[in-house]
Amino acid sequence: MAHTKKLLRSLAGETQTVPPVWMMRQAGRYLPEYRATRAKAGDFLSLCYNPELAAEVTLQPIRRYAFDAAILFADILLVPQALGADLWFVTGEGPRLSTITNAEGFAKLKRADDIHDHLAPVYETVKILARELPKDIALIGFAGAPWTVATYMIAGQGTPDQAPAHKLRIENPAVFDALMDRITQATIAYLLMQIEAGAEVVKIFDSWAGSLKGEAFTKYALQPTKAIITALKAKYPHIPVIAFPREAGDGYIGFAKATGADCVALDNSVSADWAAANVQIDGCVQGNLAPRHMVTGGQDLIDETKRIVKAFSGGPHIFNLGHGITPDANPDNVQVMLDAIRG
Ligand code: 1CP
Repeated sequence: MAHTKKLLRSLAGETQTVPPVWMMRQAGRYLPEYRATRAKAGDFLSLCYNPELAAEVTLQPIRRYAFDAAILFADILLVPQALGADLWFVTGEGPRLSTITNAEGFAKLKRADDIHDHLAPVYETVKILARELPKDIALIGFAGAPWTVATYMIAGQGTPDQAPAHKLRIENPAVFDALMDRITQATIAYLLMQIEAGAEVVKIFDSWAGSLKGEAFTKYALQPTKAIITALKAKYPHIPVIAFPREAGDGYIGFAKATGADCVALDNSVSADWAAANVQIDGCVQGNLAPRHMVTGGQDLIDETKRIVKAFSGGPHIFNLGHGITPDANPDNVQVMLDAIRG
């Protein structure tokens, strides 16, 4: 059946004159209505586990900008929490988790299929969205990739170089591989439930893939992503998957073919012309405007947006930023970007 939703048409391989567009972190702190709803929920995690309010913040950027896709409001760190890790957010700093550094810590984790009671509110959010979204807007579910999730579970917080995770994978590969496998299985179970609840596309965020090089990239970024996609496609072959091995560089080449992804999301460290020649030749790509343009705006934003649309105009493309929009962004600049894309 031919798709009518713009996002699904690009994911099916169609080249469109005006590409579909959405933004990473489109529901977020740069929007006053998001900040108001988060205050109503109390804090960030309470917002994630409140289906009515999580659905509300998912819909806010759709109402304001008519993006072509909505992304479920949740966080990649809900999976570690469902596996039994402690999770809290320090205002102004970010997430904190209990750490796993040895076999004793790993042994305390729950089994991969024991996560669903904890994550039931997320599935409920997806159900509400599947019901309430405008008919032409696609619903994206998501999870973190195993390597990125593992970096937080090992270090207990975001790290500039992921050193604690690299140390564990080199010094204690048995525990590290067991942890990667547990996260992979939990992620498959989690994404299958999101699809059953109504997600039409899923995205796998490997935000820290760039610190894996050579064989380590293949083993810990490419292979786990492939394992997840293979399992999802076995049950839901028609659900497209977007993979985001952020800052993979040359690792973007062939990534879709090797993993079975329908689309590769590009960060803004690679040029659109390079990516069109080397990555888009295999199919749909997403990206890749630098998020800082949402802060700085002006003619630079318009020129750069048009340049990216043109560079990718020869094949299937979903317009997006190269990473999440930042809290200091000016909401007016998002409309400037949309006008430059849609004309
Ligand atoms: O204060 C607040 O309101 C919290 C800010 C915030 C938001 C809006 C966090 C904390 N998470 C989210 C939502 C979120 N996170 C979404 C929702 C949908 C949307 O995009 O609109 C998604 C898809 C994520 C994914 C996520 N969380 C990633 C992968 C993408 C990326 O940005 O690289 C990562 C690494 C996280 C962890 C996380 N959660 C929150 C923060 C600040 C972080 C990064 C922590 C760090 O510095 O390492």
